[in-house]
Amino acid sequence: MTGLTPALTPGADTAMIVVDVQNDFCSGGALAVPEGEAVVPVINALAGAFGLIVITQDWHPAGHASFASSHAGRSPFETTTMPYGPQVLWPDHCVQGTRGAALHDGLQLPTAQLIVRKGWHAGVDSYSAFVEADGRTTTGLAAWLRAHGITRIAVTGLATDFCVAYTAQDARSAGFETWVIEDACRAIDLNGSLAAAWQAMAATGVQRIDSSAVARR
Ligand code: VGL
Ligand code: ZN
Repeated sequence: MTGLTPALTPGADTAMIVVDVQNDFCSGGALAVPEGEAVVPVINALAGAFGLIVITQDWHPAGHASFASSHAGRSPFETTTMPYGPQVLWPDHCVQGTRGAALHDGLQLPTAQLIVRKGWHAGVDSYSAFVEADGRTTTGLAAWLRAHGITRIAVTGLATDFCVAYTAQDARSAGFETWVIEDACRAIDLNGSLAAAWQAMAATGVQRIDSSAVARR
């Protein structure tokens, strides 16, 4: 990439959102994303380029409606229908206060200003850091970012095709210019979900870049 103009030069108007880099999404975790922990050094190296960093944590109560174990006769990775639409059923993961819900120990983000916990309503999932799966309950994140002068957002973390993709698309819906830093993310890739997610993100104007295209300061 040497010689090319960086695709993203973060300024005071630019935040990085670090999505769900939690033990349960890393090797040995309850819902391990292949190579999930590989995002940690990439995100640590990006941190200095961003003056504002938001971390998210998937933060479910025990018995959450997104858990297959909460639906008699259903297995993880099947899809069911919730009042708000289709819902993939997951293994129990990121239960509030557990080791699996904790951020990965290797994450070094001492300057991060906000941690958003999501998915804590027992009956509603929230892949997005902005709006829950019912499509209307807001986490308050968009207003918080606007209050701090943010107009541009770079999204990193886990998983590319679920929480990263929904967060990036909702960032666009909320009016933010949005990038997903591909090598700072890893995917679950369930039945073609990764390709579908990139397509959906592109359709909403999310820009896809590599971490080498982010200007460091
Ligand atoms: C996620 C599935 C269930 C994610 C969270 O962080 O992408 N995926 N809960
Ligand atoms: Zn979850």
